[in-house]
Amino acid sequence: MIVPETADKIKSMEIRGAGRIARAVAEALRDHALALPARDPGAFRQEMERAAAMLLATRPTAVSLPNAVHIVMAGLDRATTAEEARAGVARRADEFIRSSQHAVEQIAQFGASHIRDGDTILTHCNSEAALGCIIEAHRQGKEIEVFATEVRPRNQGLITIRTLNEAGIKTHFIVDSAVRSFIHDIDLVIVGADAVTVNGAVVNKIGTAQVAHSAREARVNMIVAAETYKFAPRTILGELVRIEERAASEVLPDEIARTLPYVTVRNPAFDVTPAGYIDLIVTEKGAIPPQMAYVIIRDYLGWGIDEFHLAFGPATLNWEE
Ligand code: RUB
Repeated sequence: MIVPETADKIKSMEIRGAGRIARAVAEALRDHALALPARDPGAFRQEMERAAAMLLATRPTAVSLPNAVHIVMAGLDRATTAEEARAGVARRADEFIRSSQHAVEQIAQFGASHIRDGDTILTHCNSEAALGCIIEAHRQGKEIEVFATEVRPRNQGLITIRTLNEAGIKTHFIVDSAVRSFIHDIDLVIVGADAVTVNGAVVNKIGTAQVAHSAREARVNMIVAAETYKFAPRTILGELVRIEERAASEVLPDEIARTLPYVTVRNPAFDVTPAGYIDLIVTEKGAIPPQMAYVIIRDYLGWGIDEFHLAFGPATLNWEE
């Protein structure tokens, strides 16, 4: 049951944020593997692939999801018994969850060092990696203030301001469209990422690109806090990260929409900020310029161009496949 339940919670956004989604998926695959009755390794693998496919179909943009599935399922085809396969899934899932939590802590340390005493920081959406940097800077005794956006239509900004408030950090809550009005009060923008492409572009909550544009115009630095499993291997082969478009009712209630037959709501959940707008991406391996994204994909995720062609051939380019 755990896999359908987790899939439903990710779809409904009860579980949300790229890092949390990745850990929830690893946990669901582990628990599923442990609960599967012992069978031959082929049947075990098939059942695990079915479960993985259900989880992969939940939300299309956060690359942490397929990366987590790939890491947890690695080597399943080499197991000679179902027992060995089960133990392998459980071990890799636990390792992934541990290393993901450690990555967020490590990013907080690196990211905090980019925050100076007296800085006012702007953040958009609710990223545990980005908030980790801010909270760590505060913990180190730096006098900081934060501007947090509302994040229409799902209001993830409310989660952000509660977390900042609990940490005792002075916070200003603003509507998304007020970013440009306050940008001259900001010293640094810090956001998270759902995906980082091979050319260093960052896919994050809708509105991030507008924030980046305002920051660039005002010469305010922007840093992105992103674990290495947010980097998108398949962009090496030219695949684009799919931007999720969510239900119209999140933006306009159905009863109003029904009265406006000429109006169509568009509700993309994410947008793409080009590398040129980003000063640094802070990963658990250290801070890199966005242009170094390929190195992360090759050296830390283990996906070079050659490995891709060996594993899949150039024809299989979709996450769903
Ligand atoms: C969440 C979002 C976050 C990233 C990074 O979007 O855009 O900025 O996922 O978060 P949604 P984290 O609410 O639609 O999932 O650093 O926590 O992984």
